[in-house]
Amino acid sequence: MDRKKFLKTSAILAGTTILPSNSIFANNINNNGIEKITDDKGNFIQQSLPYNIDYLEPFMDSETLDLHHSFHHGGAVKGANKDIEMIKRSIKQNDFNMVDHWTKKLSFHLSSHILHSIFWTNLTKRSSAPSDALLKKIEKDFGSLDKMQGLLSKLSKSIEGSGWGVLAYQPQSDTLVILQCENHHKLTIWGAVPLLVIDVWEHAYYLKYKNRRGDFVDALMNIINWDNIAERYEIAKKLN
Ligand code: MN3
Repeated sequence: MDRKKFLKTSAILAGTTILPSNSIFANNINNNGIEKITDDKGNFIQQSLPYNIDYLEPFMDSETLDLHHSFHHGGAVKGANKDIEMIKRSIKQNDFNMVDHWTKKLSFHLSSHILHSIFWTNLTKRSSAPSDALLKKIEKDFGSLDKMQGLLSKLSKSIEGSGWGVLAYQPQSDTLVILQCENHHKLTIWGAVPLLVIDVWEHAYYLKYKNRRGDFVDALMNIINWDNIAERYEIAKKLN
């Protein structure tokens, strides 16, 4: 398998989803309908935000959003590119301790890149609601939309240290699951495709919300882009 294909396959397995061509995010997908996180050479690239920097005010302040996107997400993209280069170099040098080291780094950085890429598209100030198909699935697996959102909020707020609350579709079991991901890459279920991700790293909220992670999570619940989540669900369902 060539590198580009390997990266593409890895990205799919790690949870990058395909958006339909009529999506408002269509300019961020490639010919195969896969969210663009690499350029044509297979180097990781970061897309611009799908809205202006002040668009999510007052729920998410401009300064935080700017730093979060450019410095934290951007840093993960740079890190992932470096990790890939170092893995290749270490393989050439038969230095398997360093392959081990850089592979762990790649798991962290690439997972960060993927989750942040999803996160930006999960948010909007436009009002939206889950599609009928998604709502039906939520009701089947959680009882009601309110229950699911309450559970996602609660689990996101109580993540130990830095991490993400994740609503994902797990195709093998045909279920929606809520994950408490630690850092960017721990406590997942293989195959689970993230649909809605809640960044609860302190960098996501500390300038505005200080230590009140709970208030930040509650605020995010006002700006969820259900159209985007429904699109992601439609694509993920095809894996079942
Ligand atoms: Mn973050």
